[in-house]
Amino acid sequence: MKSANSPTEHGKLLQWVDEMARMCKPDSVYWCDGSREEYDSLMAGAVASGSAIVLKKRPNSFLFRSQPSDVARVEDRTYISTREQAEAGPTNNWLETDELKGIMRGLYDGCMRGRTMYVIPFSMGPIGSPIAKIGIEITDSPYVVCNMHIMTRVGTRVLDHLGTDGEFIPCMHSVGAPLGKGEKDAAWPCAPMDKKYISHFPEEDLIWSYGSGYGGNALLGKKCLALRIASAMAKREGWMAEHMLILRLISPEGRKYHIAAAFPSASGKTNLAMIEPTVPGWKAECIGDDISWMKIGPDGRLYAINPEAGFFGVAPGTSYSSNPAAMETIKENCIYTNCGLTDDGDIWWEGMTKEPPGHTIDWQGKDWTPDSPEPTAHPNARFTAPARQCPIISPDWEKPEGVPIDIFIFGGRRASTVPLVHEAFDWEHGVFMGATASSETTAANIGAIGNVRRDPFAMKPFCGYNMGDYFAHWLEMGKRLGDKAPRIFYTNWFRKTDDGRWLWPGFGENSRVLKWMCERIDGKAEAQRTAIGYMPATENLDLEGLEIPPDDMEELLRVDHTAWIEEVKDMREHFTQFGDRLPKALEAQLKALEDRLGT
Ligand code: O2Y
Ligand code: MN
Repeated sequence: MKSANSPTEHGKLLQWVDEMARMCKPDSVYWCDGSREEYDSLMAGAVASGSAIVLKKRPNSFLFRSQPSDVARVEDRTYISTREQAEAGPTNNWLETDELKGIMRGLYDGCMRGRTMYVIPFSMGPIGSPIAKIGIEITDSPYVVCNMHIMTRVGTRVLDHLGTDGEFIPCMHSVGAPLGKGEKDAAWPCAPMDKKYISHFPEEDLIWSYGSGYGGNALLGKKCLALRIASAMAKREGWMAEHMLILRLISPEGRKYHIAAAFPSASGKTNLAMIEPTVPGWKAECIGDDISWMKIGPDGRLYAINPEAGFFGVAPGTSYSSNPAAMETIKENCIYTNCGLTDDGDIWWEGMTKEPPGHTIDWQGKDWTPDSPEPTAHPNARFTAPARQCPIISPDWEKPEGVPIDIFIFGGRRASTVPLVHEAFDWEHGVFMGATASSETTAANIGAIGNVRRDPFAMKPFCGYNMGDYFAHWLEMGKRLGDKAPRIFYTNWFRKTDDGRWLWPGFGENSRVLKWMCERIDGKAEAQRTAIGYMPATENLDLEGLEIPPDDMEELLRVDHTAWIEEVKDMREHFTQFGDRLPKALEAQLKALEDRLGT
């Protein structure tokens, strides 16, 4: 086997790469340097082989189409593997470590025949930040290498920082499609569904992924490292790895507020992260759209970094009216996956413009017109875009020490029951809100769309250990933060009337609710104490210039006791699964809520 370059003297790293190469048997090994030339040459190869299409309308941008069986994260094939099942807990798929490694070694054996094995050194977070971590991804997918170039900081400067004995998280990936001699490659190589394994070994900070080339299954820095493995490390090391966007809001007086918000997948996180406030004089800056790593700083406050360097955003629905900043971000230097292709060499997806193009080639490579029964873009089609291109990216988005968080928001998509906003009475109550958060499912996870599921802290698919212990970690962090802890709120932008009309306009108008939160933490805004938390009355929100019928506002800010009594029954059921790992404080919170509702 040929090794083109080996630019490190890190013994443990060289040994691991050698071991993986012997198992996977690639034709060659290539160490990524993170350079523009490297990116260009891999993209040129992808175009030549037919797996990428050059987009004439967007400089340096490319379209990829995946296999229909490989279009999203696969939660059924995602494992948290520990020695004891109790350590993975009831919300994770579990296989015993030796058993899973045995299965996967069998699959990895010879899986890179006919391919190049790429070694990608990457940093999650600004290189050298006290909150950042280094990972090394091995992959046989040039698509993954190019996406990692955008989503993380890649290359030689990471190896330089690692030195000869620095710590790294090994992330092993293969598309699981070895090539025979002379065999033509597929445009999107991957393995059948029952051979896909997205495996995490949190007891040894190790990731093994096999069979999928898509998104969170393959770009291992994102969900696998920055959430599943990092959440387990954070618990051990006393910090937090959360599924949260990070946003800076600036008042007309110039006061800066930092908000970290957790919403389930595909619930408009990227839109909120890039909000253009409609409240006069208020401005927003984006720091991150998906993941937040937070540590207690020297002043006792909680500091957050965005560990990523790009956005892997849901394309359908993104438009100049829903998210103008995202539209500006994705003008060039982007990778598009599973979008429609217009006749003039641009991409298009449902909701991008009011008028659809007359003809496109759809995400499966077939002719499409507005009369076609299926959408041209897959509902989970994505753009991969450099964060630095966002017109409202914060000048402090790469600050190594992070930004101090003032406000946490939890939320989800609920057509009924959950009001527009409520505030926790205190930290423990806020943790209870996070632990019982719920949402209706969307296309980002394979499965039925539209079911309500409890998604605690929006971390159900991403918590790398027993979620009962994760709740306990949140309670513990609150004790350590004391009166410097962020205040906790819960929002639901997605209320509908019985006949399906949206009650709240959402998007930039959400700034009205954010403004109320900022005023609450400054002791300037009124709130009413209700059974479920503190809530604004209509007159406590700045609704100037917004035409919402008073009845709609009343409905948005109403606590429907009958519906909440049903809600708490479901919360109790949800808590049962954690058995004796459920912290007593959360059991007490549930009882207190039942008492307040008079059940
Ligand atoms: O479908 C995928 O593989 C991507 S899922 C994803 C991507 C970006 C941000 N968040 C998510 C998510 O599922 O939460
Ligand atoms: Mn996400």
